[in-house]
Amino acid sequence: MERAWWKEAVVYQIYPRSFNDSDGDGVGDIPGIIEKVDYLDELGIDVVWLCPVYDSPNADNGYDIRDYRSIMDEMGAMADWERLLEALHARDIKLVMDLVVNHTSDEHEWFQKSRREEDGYADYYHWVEGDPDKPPNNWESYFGGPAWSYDETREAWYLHLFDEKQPDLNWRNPDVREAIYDVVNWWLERGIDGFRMDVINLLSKPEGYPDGEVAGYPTGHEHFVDGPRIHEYLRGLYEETFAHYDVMTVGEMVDLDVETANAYLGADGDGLNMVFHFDHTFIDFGPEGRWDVGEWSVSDFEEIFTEWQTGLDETSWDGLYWENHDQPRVVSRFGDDEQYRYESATMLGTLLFGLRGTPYVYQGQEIGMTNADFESLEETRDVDTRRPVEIMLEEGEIDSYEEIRDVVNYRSRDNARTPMQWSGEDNAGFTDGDPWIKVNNNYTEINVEASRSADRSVWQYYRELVDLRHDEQTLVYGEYDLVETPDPLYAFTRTLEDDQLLVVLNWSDGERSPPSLSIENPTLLIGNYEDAEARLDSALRPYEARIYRL
Ligand code: TEU
Repeated sequence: MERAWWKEAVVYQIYPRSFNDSDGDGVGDIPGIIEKVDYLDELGIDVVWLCPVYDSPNADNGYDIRDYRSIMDEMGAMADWERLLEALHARDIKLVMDLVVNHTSDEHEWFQKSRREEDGYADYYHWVEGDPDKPPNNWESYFGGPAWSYDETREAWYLHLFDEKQPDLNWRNPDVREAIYDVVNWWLERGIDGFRMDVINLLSKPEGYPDGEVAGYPTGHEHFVDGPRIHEYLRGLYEETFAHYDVMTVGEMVDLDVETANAYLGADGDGLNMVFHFDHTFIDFGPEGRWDVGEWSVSDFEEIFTEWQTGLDETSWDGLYWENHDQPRVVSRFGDDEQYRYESATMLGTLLFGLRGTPYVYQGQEIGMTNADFESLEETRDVDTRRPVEIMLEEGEIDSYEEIRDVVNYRSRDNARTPMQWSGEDNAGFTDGDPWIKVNNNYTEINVEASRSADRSVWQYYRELVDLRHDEQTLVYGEYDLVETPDPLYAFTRTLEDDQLLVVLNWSDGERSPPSLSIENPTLLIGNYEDAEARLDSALRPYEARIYRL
């Protein structure tokens, strides 16, 4: 196993819109992040992944880019971004930017030229001529509805796997590929430390746009997920850009399985450093899919994590996450956000940091922020909540928002996007103005100030986890082996040469007998109930988590 700085790093993800507002317009901004750089330093993280801050009309909060080379007005100016990079680097924190190149905004100059068929731009996107009442095929958008919209200017259909304001770039066109290499190199030249690559396994679409035949989410996925020329495109991108810099890349890949991940990763693959896969985020989908909540068990997680931990090959590496700006809050989802909020948030943190791969902590996760309550559809902001709910209303699947409210509160991406709770002051200390999205009502109780001043808090525990990860190479590089235990216990070892660690979790709100292991008095490295009872042979209390050195 080759060593690398990005394997040893702990990454912290910032969703800038909701992190910290410095100028009172209700939207987080780059100067606001600069104010919190010391906070990040104290948490001890090594890398910041910054979600899009590029110029954008914000149909999808920056994932619809109008200009790759400038900063969104609401978030500041390029000079602010430069100060941010400097401030992070001065504290030895690296900066990873978001690369969104499956699509642009329809307001991007390229699309404007393409819809007018200007010289050299006609084939920048996926255009199909035909009957304005009949889309070219049955492909669906990830946000619901057809993946095609008719453009009156060009009198043709264009493809958008996300919102209609996010037309997909045509990677079959070599000019598009060159233009993207230029964008990537432009940012690498400015001294950034890598990219998180948005839906990067969707780049390749087959010629002729065949209808989707396999049921699934969304229709057509078998044609555009891991499409026919995807490896050629990613390999080309790598060779023209990343290969020349000491940077990290993490590919967000939808519907990814382990074998396919191996083909993308490492120098023998397409040169990507690690992936985000989604398997563990589907565990609680109901029979109706995403807008339905299903049953899950600890062994479902064991199975998925074990498959990934043991199935990735020597040159592959995993990106570990519970939360991001698209996922609800993990303590509400897989823990207990009331009585055992501290215990379950820290148990889930122990698991995240106990696995092999690079852990990603999403803003607010380190203080155990919870899901919110969106009392009406008007209180939600996310296109990927509003649109699916509007479709359900239009199609008569539901009669009112109230019928789906609990599922929205459970699943919506907006749960992750409520403002960062800094203090018990107005608007959780996020803004002096009106926040662009509601602040979670529980901010007076759950906030950074409270979590940092308490002796026992989610923040203090994450702080320790970060240290542990830095101190224990076995946690980074050690091999993973599942230890058979009955549900709801989950245990595994990590082994590096002659060093061995044991991670034991009780994923439930009841007390459980310890696993029966014939191991003598191991040393406790970390535990979320710090007392003399945390012996290997003593019962595990609700959501108790421990890591031992054997
Ligand atoms: O997400 C891709 C993606 O798979 C999600 O849109 C997913 O379908 C949805 O969250 C339901 O789980 C990336 C970005 O992370 C997301 O914020 C963007 O909206 C999307 O791509 C389009 O750029």
